[in-house]
Amino acid sequence: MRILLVLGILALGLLQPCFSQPMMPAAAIDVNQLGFYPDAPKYAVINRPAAKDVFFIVTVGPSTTSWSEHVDTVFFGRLGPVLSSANSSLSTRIADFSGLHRPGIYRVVIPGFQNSYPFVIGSGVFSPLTSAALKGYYYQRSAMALTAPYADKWARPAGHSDVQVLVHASAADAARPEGTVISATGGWYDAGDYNKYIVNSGITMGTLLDAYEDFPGYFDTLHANIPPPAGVTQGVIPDILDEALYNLRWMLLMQDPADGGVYHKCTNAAFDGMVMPGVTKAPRYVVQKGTAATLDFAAVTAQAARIFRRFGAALPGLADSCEHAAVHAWQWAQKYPDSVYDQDALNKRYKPAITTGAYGDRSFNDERYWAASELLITTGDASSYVATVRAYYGISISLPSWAYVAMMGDFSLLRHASALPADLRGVIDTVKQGLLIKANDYVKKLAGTAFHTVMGESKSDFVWGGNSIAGNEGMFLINAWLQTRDPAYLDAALTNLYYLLGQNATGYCFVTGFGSHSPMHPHHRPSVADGIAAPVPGLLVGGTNPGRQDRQTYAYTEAETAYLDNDQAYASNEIAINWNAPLVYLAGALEALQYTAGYAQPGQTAPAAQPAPPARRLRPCRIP
Ligand code: 9MR
Ligand code: 9MR
Repeated sequence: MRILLVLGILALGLLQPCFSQPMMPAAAIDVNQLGFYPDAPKYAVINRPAAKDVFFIVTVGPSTTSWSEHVDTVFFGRLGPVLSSANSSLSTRIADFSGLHRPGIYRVVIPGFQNSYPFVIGSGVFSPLTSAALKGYYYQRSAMALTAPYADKWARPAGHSDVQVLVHASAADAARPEGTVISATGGWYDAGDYNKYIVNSGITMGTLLDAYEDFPGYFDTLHANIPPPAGVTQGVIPDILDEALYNLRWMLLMQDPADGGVYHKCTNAAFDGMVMPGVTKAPRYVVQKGTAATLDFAAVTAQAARIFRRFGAALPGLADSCEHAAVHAWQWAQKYPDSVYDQDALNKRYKPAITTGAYGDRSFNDERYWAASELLITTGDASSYVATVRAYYGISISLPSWAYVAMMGDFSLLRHASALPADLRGVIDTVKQGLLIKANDYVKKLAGTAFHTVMGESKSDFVWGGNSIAGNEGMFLINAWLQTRDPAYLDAALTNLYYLLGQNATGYCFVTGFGSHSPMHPHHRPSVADGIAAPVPGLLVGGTNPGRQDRQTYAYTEAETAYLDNDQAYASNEIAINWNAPLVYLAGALEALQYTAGYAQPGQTAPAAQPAPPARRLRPCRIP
């Protein structure tokens, strides 16, 4: 008994530090694990206030069996001052090696720390990432088999075909009573679950279509090894549009042709288990039409109409169908301006209860503004849409998210400013000013941050899906660059890509299949159930989220450290289509702009050595 008591006291004593002090990630050099353009800013961050001031950059030998420790020191510098993080109890110092330009493969070495993961300096360093992030959507395709030439070892049979979907009681009307069977086939699964939600498809499609409209030259040539649309020869439609088309065709089926309204989602009543898609045969439903879904749909189909018009020979009629669908949806939303999708309320009235993702939203002025903007640009019909643009343009300067899409309207209005009615000049100027004020604020605050990224300038960046905030801040800054050509915006945008690739407090590269240390257990049903060790590649996980709504046990719980690579940890480790899209935009934009921006010159490629992945514990190398 006494022994137990003594042991108990001892144990408490041992545990105490854990209670009084938040647990911190191990000492580390956190660096973007993919690489840097030769003439771009380059940083690594140490997450402890190291005593010694110096850091070194060493070359990594291209050995095929291991990362050779035969090294040359090519650069050294002084660490920056100690910075205490506003987002955790970590203190950091920054190693700025922007002065190293020579293409190669390197590590950062700092006395007292394990060497950093290796990275590349060269042109085109984000090209494989961009095509893999786009390819991530192919892996989310629902109704078709993923076949070996495209899907590699992640080939699988078709999932939910959704050719016979039931109209749920919440969506029933005279023309389509409850139980009516319709087709809602195709489209992407939303995330780690197997449902298809119009609201989230809206922001996702808008972002991908923006990427294409902003950088058509680059995306015309970006290949992701995905099959062409049925009936179209490979190579006629750029891959990014081919992929978007797969989801667009599904979206078109989600509109009720009788009245133009759009069903909120196509879903199971409850989430499937962690099985491969198509294994379960539970009924699928379309649920209540809603204003958010219908307006997001209107915006996407309007934007798609003007983009696909260029490909009318290969896809006859598509652009017209999209434009017609967009106008019809707009008209429905005029008639039903406030139809909220309130899942809890619906579940009190209708059976079966629907418990999958809600994507509930209660304010629709931002959706109205986005839809009106896209419709105005595409149709030129000022009398129908200008009033709405004028009514709401002031509400808009805020990062895009699934619930808040006003900025999507701003991006498009700015892009097409020269083709808009002349009397909108004042509106456009105000929007542009708003964009630049916020972008300047991002740039200004960067200097004081502990990890030197725009991500985390505000603690509220760390929420469910926070990695999409990093991506969207990047997209926002790219748009500021498009308006001004001021390099400070691009440099700031770059820091958020670095964040996603490892320059962060977790030390993870957050994209599956990329970098030396990346998620192996995303909350993604195919990755869990396919029996293949490596997760489906090219997918961005949600990222650190102190909310921990999944109630898993997290080793670290502060804003910038609360991340768990566990397949139950859906609050930090799920993947989602609306998180990958800003990654495609940001990485693609930087690839498109690297030469214009003076970050690289053509041909400055790094040596193509692909050594075995390094062990997690690295031998410290000798400092020459
Ligand atoms: O898999 C679901 C994921 O897509 C959602 O983001 C998450 C929150 O709605 O829910 C996940 O499903 C879990 C469900 O909520 C509770 N039971 C376990 C399910 C799988 O982990
Ligand atoms: O991305 C969504 C996040 O903003 C919400 O906080 C969260 C809880 O409502 O839901 C997230 O969306 C999930 C959706 O409901 C179901 N599919 C998976 C999505 C990503 O986790």
